[in-house]
Amino acid sequence: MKQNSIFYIAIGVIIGFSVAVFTLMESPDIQTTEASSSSEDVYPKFRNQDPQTVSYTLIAQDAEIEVAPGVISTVWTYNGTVPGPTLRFTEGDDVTVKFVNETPYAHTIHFHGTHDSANDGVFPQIMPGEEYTYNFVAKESGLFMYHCHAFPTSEHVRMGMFGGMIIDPAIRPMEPAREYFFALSEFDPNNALEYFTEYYMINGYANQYMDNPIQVVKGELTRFYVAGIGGVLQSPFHVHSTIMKVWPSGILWNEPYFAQTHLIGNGDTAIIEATWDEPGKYLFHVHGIQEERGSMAIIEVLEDDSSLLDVQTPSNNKGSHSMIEWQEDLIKSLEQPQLISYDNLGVSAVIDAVKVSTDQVSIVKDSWNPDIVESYVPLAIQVNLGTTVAWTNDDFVAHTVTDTEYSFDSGFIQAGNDWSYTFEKSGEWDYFCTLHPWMKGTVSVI
Ligand SMILES: [Cu+2]
Repeated sequence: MKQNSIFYIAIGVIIGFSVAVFTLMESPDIQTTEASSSSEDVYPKFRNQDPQTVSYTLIAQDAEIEVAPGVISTVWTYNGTVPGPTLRFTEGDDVTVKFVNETPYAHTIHFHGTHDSANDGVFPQIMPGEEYTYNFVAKESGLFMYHCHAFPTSEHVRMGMFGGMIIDPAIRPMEPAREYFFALSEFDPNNALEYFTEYYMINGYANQYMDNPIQVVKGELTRFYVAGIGGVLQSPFHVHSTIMKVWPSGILWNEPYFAQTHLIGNGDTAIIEATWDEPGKYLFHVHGIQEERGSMAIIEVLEDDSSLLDVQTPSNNKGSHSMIEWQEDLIKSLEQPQLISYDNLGVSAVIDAVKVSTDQVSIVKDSWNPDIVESYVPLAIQVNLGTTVAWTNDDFVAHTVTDTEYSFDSGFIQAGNDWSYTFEKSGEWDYFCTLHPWMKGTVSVI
């Protein structure tokens, strides 16, 4: 109880401080100062004269894919591949993403960049069989990532639920270039939460550009959109035989700088430009142990673009050529996804367990793991009317105790904490964890 009070006081202080800061930020004086800054060096914010309405559908689907030659793994995907589709629109566009969860676990889409809570992809968690529509106006131009933010988030990201979002500038377009997208991720076929993983891939399939080099043209500007999905290791991104111009954090308001290797943190991105003057084969890779575990790649510099005309597509950046469709086709042809479908998603399993007379329930260690059948122990209890039942979280991640009809909801019970509820009505109360909806329990009140 005392811990709770301190917690609420701390939250109160934080909210108070946030409101104060927010009020300051909203101050018209400060806004005027920002808006009147006419320096040519300030990247123009949000002045799309012709905003478009853009819609996507992303479906959470489990799939068996090939992740390296001969290695088949079960992964969690958006639309069947790892990474998910690259979304692309322009600063100021009104973007709608319909999300459908066709898997047995809760998932979400968390977008990096600016938006409100309902579109942040944390609250609510999207349950098996459910749909949710995200909507936001693209506020910043650059490269942002999206990924699942169900819990434990590292597991959902490691399992394959991530992708890139290119937001092109409304004015001041980028120089014409040939464009590629790379997601740098970690994967272990045996344990999604392994600290050091067996593979460190570029775009979901180990070493895919060794046999299928990316192709650029000598003297022509090349642009890489690079997302550091990561997990444990950071991604020092390195190209051979030239230096790179880098927009740090993939945000086009930043000043670019020049680099031989650019460190991309987990959850961060970079936009990188480079040119090769001499035809030939060159390497690019994550600099470190990752290069021996799936992230080595070849750039083939061609004399001219004649062999690329069939595979390049027009880019949103005027005069640029996008190779991203070619990349997505390559990913599909290598991964060969076999989608896994499930019956009766979201239908509660009938709990057929012996009822135990107790007012204490443990949320057991590792109960976040869907393979644990009994997450709430005992999973069926019987109490008399008016009894206060206490749930203790003995796991190491947060859980909830939520009535399937929402008459009670614990909110997040952090690891080691407990929560109690007094039953004032008789009946059968089925409950579950909103973060891990496969966790189910029941209380019979007599
Ligand atoms: Cu997920």
